[in-house]
Amino acid sequence: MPRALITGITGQDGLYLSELLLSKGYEVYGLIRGQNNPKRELVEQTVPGVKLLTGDLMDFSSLLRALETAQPDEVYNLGAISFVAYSWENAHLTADVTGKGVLNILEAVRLYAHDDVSKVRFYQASSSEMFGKVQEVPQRETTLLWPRSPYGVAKVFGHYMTINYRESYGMHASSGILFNHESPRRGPEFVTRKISMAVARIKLGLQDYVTLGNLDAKRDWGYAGDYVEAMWRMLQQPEGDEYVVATGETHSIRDFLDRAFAHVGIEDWAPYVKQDPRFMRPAEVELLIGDPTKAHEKLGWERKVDFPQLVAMMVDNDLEEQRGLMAG
Ligand code: NAP
Ligand code: G4F
Repeated sequence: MPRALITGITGQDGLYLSELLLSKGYEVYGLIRGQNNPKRELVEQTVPGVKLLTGDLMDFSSLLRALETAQPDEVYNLGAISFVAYSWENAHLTADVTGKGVLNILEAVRLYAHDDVSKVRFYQASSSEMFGKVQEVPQRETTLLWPRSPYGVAKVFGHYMTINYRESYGMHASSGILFNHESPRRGPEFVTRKISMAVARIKLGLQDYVTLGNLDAKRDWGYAGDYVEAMWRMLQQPEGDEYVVATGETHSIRDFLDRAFAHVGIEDWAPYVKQDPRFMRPAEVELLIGDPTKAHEKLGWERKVDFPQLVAMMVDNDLEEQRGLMAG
């Protein structure tokens, strides 16, 4: 039975990846931080097969201990401070977790594996946010990185450190440059979930409007359930490598609003949307669109859920969730 250790187990991707690996017969260990993490119960209920180990990406010895207990064949490093807006206000913390945390886990894997680094395969959750002020359209594995946020800068550090461990120590280390991926499990701080929750609540008469920032930014949005499949495929390759995982389509926040409101029968959303500079960023990533050709050709990966299906899935989930709350 193959064994995997996942950091970021309480997050959106951690849950989908756990489900995927459990369905493939893996023994799955998840790293959970804090002495009383409020999301522990969610993980235990959603993926009861996962064995939880306490640790933190900033605590090197906790990572070594987790590796020694889990004895993993594959390590998926999904843990991060992942909210871009928060990263300006907490830049040092973001650098420590999202950046240096990658070095900590890579080094822990190297020490754990002793002289045989090939016994552990490593996945790093890199991000399209690294492209920032995009230097090429669409963005591919070779596009120059130009991050626009402390989060993006920290991810660039983790990305190159992953490549460096592969080149320096021969580690099977891969980096997935994933474009935005969403789902009903997306945190409510991210724009898609903020909108799907608001649309559901507006439809049910529980909220009057939603306040947003920049409506013109464009993102290449896919479904998280599809993207974790690409992570797993990367670690099944003979060598570690970098892969862009994206849909190859881009949509503005306005497009997302159009679809989400139309799904509940509201064609003109203007009366329900306000804008506030509070939600604008010091530096914006205006356009992201990925070229997933390499992932298609080398990994045989294809997305299954398209943009209209994704928006409908998220709004339907939030309608059901809000109705459940109303019913008590
Ligand atoms: P998420 O829902 O925000 O989850 C982040 C996870 O990181 C949570 O489990 C969180 O645990 C954990 N974490 C935070 N600080 C930590 C620390 N000090 N030590 C260990 N774990 C820590 O993120 P996601 O959407 O699942 O994304 C997974 C990864 O992919 C992240 O690295 C993200 O940056 C990256 N990524 C995401 C996207 C996307 O569109 N979703 C795109 C590209 C890359 P707590 O619950 O304890 O806070
Ligand atoms: O949903 P967002 O916060 O996601 P963002 O910044 O693209 O980051 C996500 O995707 C990255 C991959 O490219 C990941 F690496 C990262 O971890 C995270 O998962 O914002 C998307 C866009 C931005 O342009 C933002 O300015 O939506 C715009 N936006 C407009 N109003 C808003 C809002 N974003 C948020 N969160 N809240 C708003 O009210």
